[in-house]
Amino acid sequence: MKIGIACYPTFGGSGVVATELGHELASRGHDVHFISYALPSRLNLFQRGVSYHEVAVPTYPLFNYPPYDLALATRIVDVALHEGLDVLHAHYALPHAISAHLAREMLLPRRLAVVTTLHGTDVTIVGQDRSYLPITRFGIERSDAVTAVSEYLARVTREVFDPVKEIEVLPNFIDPERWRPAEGSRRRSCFAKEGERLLLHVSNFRPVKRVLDVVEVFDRVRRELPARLLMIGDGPDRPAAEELCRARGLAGIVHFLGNTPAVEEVMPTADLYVLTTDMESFGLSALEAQASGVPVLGYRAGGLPEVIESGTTGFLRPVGDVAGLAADGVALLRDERAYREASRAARARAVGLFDADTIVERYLALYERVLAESGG
Ligand code: GMT
Repeated sequence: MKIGIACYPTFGGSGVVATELGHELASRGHDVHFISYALPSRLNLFQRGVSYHEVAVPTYPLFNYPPYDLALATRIVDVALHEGLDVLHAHYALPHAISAHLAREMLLPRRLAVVTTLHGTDVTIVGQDRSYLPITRFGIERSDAVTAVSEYLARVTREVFDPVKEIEVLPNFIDPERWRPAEGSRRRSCFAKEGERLLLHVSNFRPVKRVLDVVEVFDRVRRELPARLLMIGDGPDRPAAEELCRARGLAGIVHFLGNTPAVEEVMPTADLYVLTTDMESFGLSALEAQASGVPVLGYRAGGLPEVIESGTTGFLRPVGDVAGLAADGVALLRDERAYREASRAARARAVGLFDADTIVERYLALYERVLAESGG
């Protein structure tokens, strides 16, 4: 198949999932064409079957707001015609599903199937804003198929948009070879001294991530055990998190690494992963942690309970319960046997339920179905 993927190129989860899916599809012999305004952060252009088509957005004095959606639609048409796309997979509803629909109309009578994957705030925040709700609903209804990354997100989508279109759940996935427990602690010594526990958080530091809660959890843990915290990523709440660390005297044991590439090399060096988002549709990084054998501390919110089995692969607490999460973490770190079992269970759950092979086959079956339905 020839598959176009329209996505955000940034470090966020929707772009990461789109990129990983593209790589998996290409490795199965499909031609995959990424369409975005910049090179997706995890995209490997050296893989056979993967190409990238940049969307340029020319400005004009009248354009106070350069129309990216229109430039994207035009680029999708161009790629569809010249590369012979069968399917366009839009990741994150706005503007990708709308631009895809527009492109499909422009291409008629040539057929282009459109699949949209909803990732999270495209439904829970952006999509619910009155300014965007009708157009998000339109994008959903006009797609040939719509998927959501968790049962939770599918349920919210049905509640908010009451769509006629069926919302299918295709969860996020991991490559168990890439995300795996570390053998030996060679890299770990770069981040923590002998005898210190290592906690890790990765995100785009948006308010929804509640990164100050990560620091609060860590602050309580380190009062009980020697520990360090790695904070990977960047975003609006990073300065506040750094300031809190300085105010608490944690600056020497909390390390902000910024947008570090190859997170899969850092992840397995951690003892615990902390994700205190108050609404996470799925929590891809929590899945990556579990696949790396790292138990997760998080809030019982959104789709996280579908990813983490509280008491087995980590611990979930009500939003804001930093003391509870810290207590769970300390208890686990103090009990070597329980820790080993949680680490093993985390890996087993990630590989058993979210293995790339299974989920990518389901995406392929979906593409084939929409193509068959549309006579393609
Ligand atoms: O929806 C967002 O906030 C953006 C999106 C992204 O691009 O970072 O994140 C969402 O998609 C990820 C991949 O499917 C999920 O793992 C994240 O849970 C989800 N983020 C939220 O729901 C806050």
